[in-house]
Amino acid sequence: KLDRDRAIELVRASLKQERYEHTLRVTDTALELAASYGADQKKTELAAILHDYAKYRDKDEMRRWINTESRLPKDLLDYHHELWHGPVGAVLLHKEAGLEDGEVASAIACHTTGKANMNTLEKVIFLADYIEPGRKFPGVEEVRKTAEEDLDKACLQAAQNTIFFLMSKGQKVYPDTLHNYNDLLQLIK
Ligand code: DGI
Ligand code: FE
Ligand code: FE
Ligand code: FE
Repeated sequence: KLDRDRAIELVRASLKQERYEHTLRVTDTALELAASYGADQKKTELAAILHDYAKYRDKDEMRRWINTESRLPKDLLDYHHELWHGPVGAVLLHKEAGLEDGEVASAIACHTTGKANMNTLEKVIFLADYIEPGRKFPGVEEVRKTAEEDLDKACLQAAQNTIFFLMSKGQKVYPDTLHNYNDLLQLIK
């Protein structure tokens, strides 16, 4: 059974030390956000521990999964491979580790980009990954402050910062990243 302890074992075995430590900080941050904004503690804990499960999978292996697994959006292949570990991780956790909780799987799948109409669990994981205390993105301190008051506004700031960052590097922006931004903007106004 895939419980907290089993999840910890899985990521200890599949992640490098620094990524494992990031995972523990994301988990603490996510549990705080879940308590403030009313997400399920058990689901939050599991999603946070497992969110980067596929981070170090071989690029060609991930490409194969995207090509052959019907649940995975094919358009991922047109975008940076950094975007693949969330959606692929959610599928692999089902196949390799018996993850049966669709809400946990969904929060893992969209943790890098976000998407339109995120539920509270998805927002909590998306935001915790962005603001965990080891992160040093420009503007992250402001997002941390906002996160104490308004989950949607904090997610919007994180999405906006990411889009600014990608544009400044001349990188493509995945549609779900934009859908996340547009949706949160509408929600707040
Ligand atoms: O896996 P982590 O490092 O903990 O964090 P993550 O899964 O949020 O990945 C962060 C990276 O993903 C960061 O370098 C920005 C990038 N990213 C987020 N949205 C997009 C994106 N990269 C591209 N090319 N396009 C996006 O829409
Ligand atoms: Fe990630
Ligand atoms: Fe199943
Ligand atoms: Fe992460």
